[in-house]
Amino acid sequence: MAKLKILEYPDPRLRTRAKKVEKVDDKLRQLVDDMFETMYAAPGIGLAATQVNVHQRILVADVSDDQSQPVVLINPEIIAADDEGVSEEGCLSVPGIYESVRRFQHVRVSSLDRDGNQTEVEAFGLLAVCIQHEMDHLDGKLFVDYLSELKRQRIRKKMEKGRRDTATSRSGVSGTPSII
Ligand code: GNR
Ligand code: NI
Repeated sequence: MAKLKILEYPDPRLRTRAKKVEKVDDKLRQLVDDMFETMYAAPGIGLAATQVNVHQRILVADVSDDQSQPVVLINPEIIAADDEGVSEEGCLSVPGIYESVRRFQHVRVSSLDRDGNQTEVEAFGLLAVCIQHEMDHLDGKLFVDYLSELKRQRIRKKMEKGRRDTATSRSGVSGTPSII
């Protein structure tokens, strides 16, 4: 098992459109395990392969409190959706930002499971929202794309500043002098 590095907005690699998985094998199952470890450690309720710089159509999710409902969807496709509503969203690739997004509260998804078998999953509420959020990642789309240009620009500036500050405090170039 290994924890993977999560790409952060505005990293252009988050804009990559993931390719369909052709073969579900042990290597892919290892990636799925690493994605769960990464998601649980974050902690988050979902993770798309795109976020760990693997551009294949794979997502994991678990909306339970106790890691008891892991969901793996490979090559997911929404086959039915209804009950649109607004809910608060966050994203591990846009840390610290929470905004309202309009999503279906009920979806049916066709996909492959971790054994490569075709399955259908029905999801409501938070899991339904999470699956749509992850499927957007697989198409290179982020929840901030649903916000106004002004809001998105503010978020981008904040993220870029955050990254600069971490970089300088690590290298000790500026900021509070360290005694160590
Ligand atoms: O951890 C996450 N929480 C969340 C909350 C509301 C709607 C979507 C999400 S997904 C997010 C993890 C993540 O960034 N997945 O891509
Ligand atoms: Ni996300």
